[in-house]
Amino acid sequence: MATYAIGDVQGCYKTLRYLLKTISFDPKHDHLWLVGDVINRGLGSLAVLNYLYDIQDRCVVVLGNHDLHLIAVSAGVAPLKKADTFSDILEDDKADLLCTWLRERPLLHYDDSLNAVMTHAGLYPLWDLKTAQRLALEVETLLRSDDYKPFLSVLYGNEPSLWNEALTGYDRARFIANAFTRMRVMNSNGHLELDYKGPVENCPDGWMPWFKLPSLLDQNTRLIFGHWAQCVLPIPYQNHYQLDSGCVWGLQLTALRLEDGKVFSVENQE
Ligand SMILES: [Mn+2]
Repeated sequence: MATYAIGDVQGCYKTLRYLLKTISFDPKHDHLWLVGDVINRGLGSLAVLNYLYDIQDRCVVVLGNHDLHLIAVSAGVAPLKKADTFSDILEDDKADLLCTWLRERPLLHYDDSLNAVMTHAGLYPLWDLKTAQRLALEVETLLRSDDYKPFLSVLYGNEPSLWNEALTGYDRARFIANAFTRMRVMNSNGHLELDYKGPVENCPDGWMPWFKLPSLLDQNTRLIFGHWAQCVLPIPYQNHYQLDSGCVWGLQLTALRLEDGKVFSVENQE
């Protein structure tokens, strides 16, 4: 029995199945963790979501920004964008079932026995694990409630850019969702800059990758995330495991076996 954490799939179904074959993934005995952004940009979004739904007892998916966008579009509160490639999901008979299942996925997953925490974009440095778990649960509860549509309709936006425990309502929820799913660079005070998507080495003056700030996470706890294909880090980098290796951009899809830390990468097969 093994547990594999997999980077951003983004609708690359053929590559996902090729990676699973390469690692001899057995859904009867093994588990998968996915860092989110399982759909969009690639051409197999429906196939990926159907597959994960079918093996849901064996997989943990944390929500990424593309996953939240699909949920918002399917709920009718956000427009489909030109670059979106998940119309196959929206037009499928199982659209409601699949999007509801996705909406009920967590923002953060922590496994004590594997000593690992997984989110889509990383861990906001001013939050320790307990705080991050509490805040993730706030937004997960909102997404699973009957009021999820009003929240999704105000989800989009970059403000507030700085965490403050005194934040309330949708501003609070938007910051939490942004920190878990869109974070890349910030300043030394913890202000998020959500528009920069370039290479990690070209951060604008005054901004740095979030993981350069002192973290409140126990340095012995592994932090697994993706989201930033242009952030190429050794695996691991300290206790960080950045698993987005740019599959949807023609590069690789990566899996990390949590039990022994072995890394597997395959070339894009789309
Ligand atoms: Mn992302």
